[in-house]
Amino acid sequence: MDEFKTNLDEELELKERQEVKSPPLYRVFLLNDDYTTMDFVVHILETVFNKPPVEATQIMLHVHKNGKGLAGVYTREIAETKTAAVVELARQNGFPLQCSMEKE
Ligand code: TYC
Repeated sequence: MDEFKTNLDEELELKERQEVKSPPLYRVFLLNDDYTTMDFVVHILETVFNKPPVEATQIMLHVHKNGKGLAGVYTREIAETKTAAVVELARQNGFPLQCSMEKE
């Protein structure tokens, strides 16, 4: 180990200290079921996940056909809030719609 720090060593240390770490991201998925209406799922994608109507319909149909589909990617707190909002809105409307999150 060298006795003296070089300018480069110091610059690298400063950069490390200043580096902005991006928070972990979570994928939020909608799950298919036989009872939730297609209209309600599209409404959820438009209102909770801010999807434009055409994209909301495409995602809903993907979930309907494949069992699961990506609604959005968010930091943990936002993903948790949206997941809880989906379940609450679904239960208020008598639907069993399920939502899950997975760390990226
Ligand atoms: N499979 C439902 C139906 O036929 C529609 C649906 C789509 C339900 C997506 C949930 O996440 C879902 N009415």
